[in-house]
Amino acid sequence: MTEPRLPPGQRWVDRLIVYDIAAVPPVDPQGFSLRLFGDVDRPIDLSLAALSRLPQVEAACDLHCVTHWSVRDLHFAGVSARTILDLVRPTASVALVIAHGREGYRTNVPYDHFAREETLLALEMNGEPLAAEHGAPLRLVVPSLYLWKSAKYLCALEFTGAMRRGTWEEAGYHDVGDPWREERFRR
Ligand SMILES: Nc1nc2c(c(=O)[nH]1)N[C@H]1C(S)=C(S)[C@@H](COP(=O)(O)O)O[C@H]1N2
Ligand SMILES: [Mo]
Repeated sequence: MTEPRLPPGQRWVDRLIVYDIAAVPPVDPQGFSLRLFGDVDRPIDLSLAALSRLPQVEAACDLHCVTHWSVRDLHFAGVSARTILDLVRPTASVALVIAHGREGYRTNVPYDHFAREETLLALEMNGEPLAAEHGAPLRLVVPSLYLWKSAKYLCALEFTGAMRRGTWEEAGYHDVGDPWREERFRR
């Protein structure tokens, strides 16, 4: 038997539906920097130029929103999360990565999901630079978790051993958020 492609309780839609907690923040490519900080050996700030000098990867994935829609075969290009881990070297105590969006959005990503091969810091979607409303210039893409974990307008990744919650987790959404286990809300 082949593995099902659609997680339980989901239906396919044709394209990503834009969801934002606040207005789409303005993009300033010159002023942009990604702050990598917290429990790491080598904290660093990366400009867009520095990010594009890192090895670039391309990957296709399906993404699943907790509000029951899923999109197939999205293509992303950017920097692998593993490249970021090699750069900053998290300490052994790190259990979570807090992704910060420029407009104040936050989400907690369990380290074992962040470190998966398919997790990307995406600069492009479907062959084009990320559109403003999809997170330009940089978004996190964590295909193994519900889409609220894929922070748009990414401006910082914070590595921590402490339990921390983000915007939706504070409101009762799951701390892991695995769509195959239907981890939508905390019990
Ligand atoms: N910075 C930021 N990232 C975010 C959000 C947000 O409000 N702000 N919403 C999340 C949710 S709930 C979803 S479903 C997806 C939507 O991605 P899209 O707008 O590219 O379709 O972004 C996620 N990442
Ligand atoms: Mo969502």
